[in-house]
Amino acid sequence: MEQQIIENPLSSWQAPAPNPEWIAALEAGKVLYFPNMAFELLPSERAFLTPAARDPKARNISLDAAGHLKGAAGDTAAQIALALMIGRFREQALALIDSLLPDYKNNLRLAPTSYRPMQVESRSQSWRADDKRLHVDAFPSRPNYGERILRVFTNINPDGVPRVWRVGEPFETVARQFLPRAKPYKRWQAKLLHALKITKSLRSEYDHLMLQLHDGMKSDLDYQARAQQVPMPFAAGSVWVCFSDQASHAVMSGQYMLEQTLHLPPEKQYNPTASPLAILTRLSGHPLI
Ligand SMILES: O=C(O)CCC(=O)C(=O)O
Ligand SMILES: [Fe+2]
Repeated sequence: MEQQIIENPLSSWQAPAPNPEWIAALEAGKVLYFPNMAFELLPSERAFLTPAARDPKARNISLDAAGHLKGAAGDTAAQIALALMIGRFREQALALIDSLLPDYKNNLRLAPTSYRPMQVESRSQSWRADDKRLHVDAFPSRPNYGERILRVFTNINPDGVPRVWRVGEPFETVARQFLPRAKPYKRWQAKLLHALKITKSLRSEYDHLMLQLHDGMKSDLDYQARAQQVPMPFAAGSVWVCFSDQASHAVMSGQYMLEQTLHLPPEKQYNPTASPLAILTRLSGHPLI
């Protein structure tokens, strides 16, 4: 199988110049891996390297685009310090993306930045929520009409524990297997979901198909086992970047990660024909949004 992970020696969060090969690889759904790029914690921030940093009632710790911290435990001073740490990662992730992909500038929409202090292996979830199964990201309640999901991850584990992913086959290979099995899109169902406020806007056929791929992959244990895939340990003190709506991925183990999500209209890509929207439209033979 063609290499799905592209290693990159860059250590600075500011790439010296954009590289057309890296850009094409990313837009082809590959994972860019920077083993020498680390997010440095201040000594005082090491106190946040505990699952207790999270409010037990919350699913995740996140800093929203407006700068509000959600899901954190601790007093006001601790929460301010944690927001500063997550905010610093956000700045570095944005600088990295701006330097790697300068044409995206002014077209990116900032989503929340998350801090995930929980151990992956000890979480048990329903199959649909279980990110230990190979999947492409798709959001059930927030239709995105083809908007891209670009993510920057860093493993900040203090004990050298890698974050181990499985990276699966190219998007078109996935789509060719699961599109024939996808339930057909029904506009009345999309309208009902919206009327019931299950979705925040009308679910498009694109969004329906992406969820069908996501669910089709995760629910098929045989696929999980036999799909072409590589185990990928992302080292402590490393960074990786991918379009998670395109790169098939699963997280198997690890603890302490920061993640930044950015959204991009697919027509603003260097190569819009590489987007999941373009690929699914081509394979289904009619407009999907
Ligand atoms: O926790 C991780 O390493 C990745 C989980 C995942 O599938 C995602 O964030 O899309
Ligand atoms: Fe995911």
